[in-house]
Amino acid sequence: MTTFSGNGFKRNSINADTQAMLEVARKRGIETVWDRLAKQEPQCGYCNLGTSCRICAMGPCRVDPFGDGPQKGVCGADADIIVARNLGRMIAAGASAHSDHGRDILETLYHVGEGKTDIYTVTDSAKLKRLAAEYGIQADGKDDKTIAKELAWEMMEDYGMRRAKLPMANRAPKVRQEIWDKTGVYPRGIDRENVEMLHRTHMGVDNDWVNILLHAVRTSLSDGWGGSMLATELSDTLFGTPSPRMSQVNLGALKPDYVNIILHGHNPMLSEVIVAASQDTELLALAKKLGAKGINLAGVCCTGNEVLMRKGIPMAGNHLMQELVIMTGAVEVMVVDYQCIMPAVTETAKCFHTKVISTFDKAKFPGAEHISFDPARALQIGKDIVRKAVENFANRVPDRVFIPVEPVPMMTGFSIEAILGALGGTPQPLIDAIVNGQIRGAVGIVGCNNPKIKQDLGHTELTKRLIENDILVVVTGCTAVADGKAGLMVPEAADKAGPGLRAVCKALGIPPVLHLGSCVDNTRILVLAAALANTLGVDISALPLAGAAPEWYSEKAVSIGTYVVGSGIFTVLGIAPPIFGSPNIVKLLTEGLEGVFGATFAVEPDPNRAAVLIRRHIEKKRLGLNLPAIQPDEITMPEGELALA
Ligand code: XCC
Ligand code: SF4
Repeated sequence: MTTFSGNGFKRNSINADTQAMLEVARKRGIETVWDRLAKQEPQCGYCNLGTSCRICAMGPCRVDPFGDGPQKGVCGADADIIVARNLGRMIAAGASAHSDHGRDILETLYHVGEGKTDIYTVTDSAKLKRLAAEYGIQADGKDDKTIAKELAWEMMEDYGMRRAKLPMANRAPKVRQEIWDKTGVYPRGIDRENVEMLHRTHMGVDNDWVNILLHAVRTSLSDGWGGSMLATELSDTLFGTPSPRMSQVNLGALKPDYVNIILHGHNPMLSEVIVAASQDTELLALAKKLGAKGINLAGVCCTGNEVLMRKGIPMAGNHLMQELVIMTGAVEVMVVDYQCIMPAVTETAKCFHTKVISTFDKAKFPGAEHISFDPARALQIGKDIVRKAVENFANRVPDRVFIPVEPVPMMTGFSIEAILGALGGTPQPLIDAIVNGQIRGAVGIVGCNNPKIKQDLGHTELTKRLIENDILVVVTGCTAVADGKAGLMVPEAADKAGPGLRAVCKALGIPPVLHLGSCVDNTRILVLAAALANTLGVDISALPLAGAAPEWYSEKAVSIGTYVVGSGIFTVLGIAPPIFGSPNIVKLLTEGLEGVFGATFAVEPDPNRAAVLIRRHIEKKRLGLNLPAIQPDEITMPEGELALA
């Protein structure tokens, strides 16, 4: 077996596993996401500014806000209109992705209610009953199946047009809901807001850029307090509400002598059954017969986060690892559902024995084998996929297997129920720690990897700066994987925190960075923020909280950032969104929204500077609540080299 040091690839990633696999890619002539980015450079300046438009056939058009070129598209749309329309459509696409994922889980709950599935059942009956009560369903004397069916039927209405308000948005503090009412952005129906966004941004409909952006907030709120929240709550109901447990992370999650199956995508329905199928005695016996020690599962992206949170399945990597994981030569099957799966994976797989199996009819991949997922036969389909993986072990080329690192331990499973449980049932101890200044505040760091930023540098540096300053960090999505790999998500990492946070973590036996789940599980952050605000009797915007997406790439992340700001939480983006062609929109999003929603966006690629912005914001909020605070201008910007330079 050859080994690869990866020394030439330190500019691409902070991680030894990524670096080593990039060397494998170069030596074997396999293209990666970084190569393709280089071939795209320089990327289109108009598109970067958000001022290109191709939504009708009089175009495509480009407006040139800072030069002598055209100031208007053929229809007369100026930079403000074009940027607003493009941003609105990004948010609708992201919100639709999350919400349609929620719809699939909701349909499964309905199948459970009808008894039309071979494996799924209600796992968290208490949560089912809490949700039923929230939706006005009388649960007394009914069995779980009946409640599941009635709840699912009722929740299907969240997607439609009969509701004036989404029921779960009622979890937000009353003052927040009044802001939504006053500004006309209270989300009504999930599909309705998304379709209306597409309608408004057709040529010649909504040409008032402020009006478009207000609806963009409404659309995002239908994701955060609707589709995503429903996805989280129902996944917990069906598959279990996560509780703290230990697992492992990085490419070392693959085991050389085992059949390795990679679970990639976002929807936990299939991955849950593959976990069950991988324990099937007949399939285990077959694996042993073919010379494997057993069957090993590992996650990539948010499907990985889902089964990590609930089952402790280790995580092989985040977004930028999806091609590299195949290059270990140790993956028999990569099973994909949907979202964030690069079409490139099937090309990479052709260089190895790895089979890519697609499973959702709405997400097919040329070069993949397609096995159509059906909740009625879920376990059987799961077994069929695991069998294919086991049989493919025979095709593995042992000499090409290269797993460059040992896995790192990480703690996972911090649902809000688990956090409150650890605190003794109420948020009061957390509030006390914030009030007395042991914990200055809390920050959600979320989102993706993007090859434009050295992989995981943005996530981990920001996280370190915040915990050093006694700010509790909660993470989801690819941030969780980044911080896990960096060793920040074990109880011992409390030693890397400031004295106040360290003491709290040590007392509770928890890490200073808590894993709340997948990207749809950002709604757990909303629920926690609402619980803190409601306990204190204030709006969410009064709390010392912030959000950050240091390495985002996806339209879903734009929807998340927008619903977080729309819920009253200041949010820092590490990658510039395509809005800078409209100074009016930049001013609105970074300043003007403060007066409307009590929160704004900031854009700061350097994580050390982003940490300063966040710390100043948190101390400002502490001052507002009359809590002991540092004067915000005493927190100074780091000088000299930026971390990213
Ligand atoms: Fe995808 Fe959710 Fe982004 Fe990671 S964080 S690249 S969206 S997997 Ni969601
Ligand atoms: Fe051009 Fe207007 Fe058509 Fe957009 S909508 S492509 S700006 S003509």
